[in-house]
Amino acid sequence: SAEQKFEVLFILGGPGAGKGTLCRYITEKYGYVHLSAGDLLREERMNPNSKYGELIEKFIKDGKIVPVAITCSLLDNGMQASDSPHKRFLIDGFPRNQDNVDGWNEAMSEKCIVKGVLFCECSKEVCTQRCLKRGAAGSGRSDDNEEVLVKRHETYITNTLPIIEHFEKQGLIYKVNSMQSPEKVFEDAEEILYKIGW
Ligand code: UP5
Ligand code: MG
Repeated sequence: SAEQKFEVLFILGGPGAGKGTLCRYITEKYGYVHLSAGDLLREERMNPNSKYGELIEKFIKDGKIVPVAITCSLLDNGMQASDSPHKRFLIDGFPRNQDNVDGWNEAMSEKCIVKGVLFCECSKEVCTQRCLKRGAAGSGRSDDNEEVLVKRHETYITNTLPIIEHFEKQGLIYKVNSMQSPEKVFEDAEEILYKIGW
C-alpha cells in the first residue's frame, strides 16, 4: 500500500548550487536519509571490486551523466541499506536527464513515492565560483576545475533544466534561492518541508 512506500524528495540545481549543503542541514535537524548520487558514484569509483570504476571516472571528468542503471542501483542499495525508521530520503543530484527519469520510473516507482523536488536556484557565476573555491581548498574532486565546470554547466542546461520543467508541469517543483547564506537557504527549505508535510 501507499503507506509502505519510501518517500522521496529530489534535490536539484546546478553544479555547486548547494544541494549537498542544504541536505546536511535538513538531515541534521530531521534525521532523514541523505543520498547524494554524485557521492555514491564517487564511492563506487573507488571500490576495487566494481567493474564500473573507470566508466564512472570518465563520465565525471567529462561532466556527462552516467547511465541510469548504475546510478539507480546505487540509490536503491542505499535506500535498502538504510536502517532509518523514517523511510524518508533526500535524493541529491538525481535525476539529471530523461534517461534518469525513465530508469527511475521503471525500477523505483513501485517502491517510492516522489513527494516533491527542491530546486536550488543559483546563477552560473555563483555556482562556478563555489566549485572553484572548493577545488582550490583541496576538495580532491577531479571535476572542480574550470575546464570540467564548463562541461558540467552545459550538461546541466541541456539535460537537467528540461527535467526540472517536466517536474514543474507536474506541480512538484519547490524553489529555494540558494544564493543566500546556508542558514537562510535552510530556513526557506524548512517552510517548504512543512508545506509538503514532512
Ligand atoms: N556552499 C554551499 N552552499 C553555500 C551557500 N549558501 N553560500 C556559500 N557557499 C555555499 O556546495 C558547493 C560549494 O559551495 C561547497 O564548497 C559549499 O561549502 C559551498 P555543495 O553543497 O557541495 O553544492 P552541490 O550542489 O552539492 O555541488 P556539487 O558540486 O556536488 O554538484 P554537482 O551536481 O555538480 O555534483 P554531483 O556530485 O551531484 O555530480 C558530479 C558528477 O557526477 C556529475 O557531473 C556527473 O558526471 C555525475 N553524476 C551522474 O552521472 N549522475 C547522477 O545522478 C549524479 C552525478
Ligand atoms: Mg553535491
